[in-house]
Amino acid sequence: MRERVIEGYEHSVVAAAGLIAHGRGEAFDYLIGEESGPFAASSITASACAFILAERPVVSVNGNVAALCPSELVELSEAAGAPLEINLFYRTAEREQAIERLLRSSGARNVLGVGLDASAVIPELGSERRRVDPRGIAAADLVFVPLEDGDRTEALVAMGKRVVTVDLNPLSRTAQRASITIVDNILRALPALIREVRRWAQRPRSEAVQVLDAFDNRGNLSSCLTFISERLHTLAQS
Ligand code: PTJ
Repeated sequence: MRERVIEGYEHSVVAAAGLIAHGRGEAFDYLIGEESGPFAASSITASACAFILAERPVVSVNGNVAALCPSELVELSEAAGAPLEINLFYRTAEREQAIERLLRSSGARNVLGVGLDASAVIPELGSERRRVDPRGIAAADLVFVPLEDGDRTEALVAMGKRVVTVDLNPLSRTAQRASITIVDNILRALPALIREVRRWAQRPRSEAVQVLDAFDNRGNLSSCLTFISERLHTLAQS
């Protein structure tokens, strides 16, 4: 994974800050034992239900996610009927184009948010990430924003959108503020999410509504923190 991120940086896909973000993720992955916990499974099921029920879901793509799992992003986009939109914190034309090329070479047919297409604006957001595509994130009712920064998550939630994230750090502002937080490594979470979206696409919508209504993000984050503290306690005793 580390090599992929470094290679992404060398090809202008990953921002310099993305290298640091990756290291932060690795540290939290050690804490959960580099395996998907039960808290990941329940949030992945809730996310799949949210995708199926959404009218205009969008998959937001940044440099780290593009470098780590471009093919899975394309698969998820197709399974969920959710367009891919490039949305960068450190936006440059060079990075946008490098990520678009990578997504297209991984099978993407349509990529939103590139160049002048990102003409709408998320209110109250200062970074370049405020620029979004009017056909994508601006009009979406659900935005999937893995490895996201806190300001943007808060701004999207304030706009009334359902925000689904993947973040190994259960204490990050994004993890805390998103509607559904998958605390897992993006490389393990995406294949599981794609499988769940396909499974729930075959099931009655009323069941998906029940699952989503019953999901408690705060309670799930709490279980994750309890899991980490008990695991550390056990390791400390051994
Ligand atoms: O490509 P850009 O310009 O949009 O910039 C992307 C970064 C990642 C630099 C930007 O979004 C950023 O600064 O994000 P943060 O605030 O560092 O948040 C990223 C979160 O992702 C952190 O909480 C990390 O723990 C987490 N993370 C890193 N690697 C992984 C991860 N979570 C899941 N899987 C990973 N592999």
